[in-house]
Amino acid sequence: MESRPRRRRRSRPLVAAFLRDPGSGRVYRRGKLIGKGAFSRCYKLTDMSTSAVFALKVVPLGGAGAGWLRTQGKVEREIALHSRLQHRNIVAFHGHFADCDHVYMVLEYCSRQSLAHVLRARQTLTEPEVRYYLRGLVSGLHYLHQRHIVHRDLKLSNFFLNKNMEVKIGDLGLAAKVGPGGRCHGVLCGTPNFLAPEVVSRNGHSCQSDIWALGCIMYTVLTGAPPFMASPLSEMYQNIREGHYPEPAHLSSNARRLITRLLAPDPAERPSLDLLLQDDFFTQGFTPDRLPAHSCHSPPIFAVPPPLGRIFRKVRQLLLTQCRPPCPFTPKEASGPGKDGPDPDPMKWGGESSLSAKAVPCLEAPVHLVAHGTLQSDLAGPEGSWRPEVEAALRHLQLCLDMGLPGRSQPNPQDHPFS
Ligand code: 9ZP
Repeated sequence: MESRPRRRRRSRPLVAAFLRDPGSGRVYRRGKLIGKGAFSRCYKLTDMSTSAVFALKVVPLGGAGAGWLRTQGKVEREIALHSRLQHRNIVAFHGHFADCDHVYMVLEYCSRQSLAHVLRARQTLTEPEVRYYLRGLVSGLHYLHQRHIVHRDLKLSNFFLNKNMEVKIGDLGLAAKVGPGGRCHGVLCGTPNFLAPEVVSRNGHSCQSDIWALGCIMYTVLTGAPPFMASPLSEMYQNIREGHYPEPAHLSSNARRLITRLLAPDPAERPSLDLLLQDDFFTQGFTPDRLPAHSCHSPPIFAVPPPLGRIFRKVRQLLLTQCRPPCPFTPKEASGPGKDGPDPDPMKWGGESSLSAKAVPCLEAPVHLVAHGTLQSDLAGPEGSWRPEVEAALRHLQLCLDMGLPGRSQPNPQDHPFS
């Protein structure tokens, strides 16, 4: 008698190696598994005719019980919402189709994974990087909020990075439209990460609850740990409601002030997205226009273009000869040339020779005061157009000197836009 091959029971049907979208006629090749969720599997996907690469999210259909029905409803809602969005800081939705086993979502592929991966490798990020990422996230979130969509699950693992290190908000599975009152009271399935006090107190989720999450994210990337993580959960919820979190004392005063504003227990007191980018943390610090790919695993060094770099070295030398804060000094630290090598410029504001041991103070304080300047990285233009930037930086320096060095303005070791 012929024995039938024994079929192993699978909880999930297999995903085919080649997939055809019946709507568009496109044929895709399924690549490697890039992740698994509670209800989905994600793969790399290649369009056979164009070789374009995508991320594929596969949700199994069917199965027994009400759980599957609920999942199906959620997937439909996610598709309806996400497929209408188009913004450079939101993961692009390229299409969807289904067969009798699965629903497939074709999404933008982000080859540098997520900010969670970056933070795992880096432990903490520098303030210029945080400004860079937040600027993209605020822009994407502004787009969502304008359309009365709250994300409700902003977290580092939902911020994806493409090959150019552009940040994209993804996973809109928990996103919802807010009603005329600006709140939504829908049941939150899953485990949203950064619950705002009003959500903990069951007063509904609003756009301001997403802004709370941005505060948690900013705190986490700058300190390496989330602001609220006490166990038991009831204690954590109490801390959230009261806005009690460990003071991030080592951050710059501007970073601490912005975190305090974002983590205001009263949602109405949190800044709107429009006002957020006008905060001193953004306007008084350097924001790179792009990040190098190596910043996924090591801190980037931001170099100022040569003419400005020269001026800054001169200013540094000037400061070094004028102030004498009481801190230990090693001549080797203070006298090294910048990244561009020895300065040939004859403009003598105080040369290396003036760095005699008796006159040399601590290097770090003045250098970091300079780093608090308003210079931006986007200085590539005709030489003449740099003048206002230089003048602004020098005015800022004068202000620092007038205030008395060091100490009035807190130097921040992270905020160091030049080598
Ligand atoms: N994962 C290791 C476990 C193998 C990865 O190596 C990996 C690599 C990725 O790109 C190289 C990647 C994710 C994981 N990229 C990526 N993931 C996305 C994504 C875009 N790009 N998304 C677009 N919209 N939503 C996201 C989402 C679902 C497709 N993801 C990931 C979330 C968890 C797994 C995939």
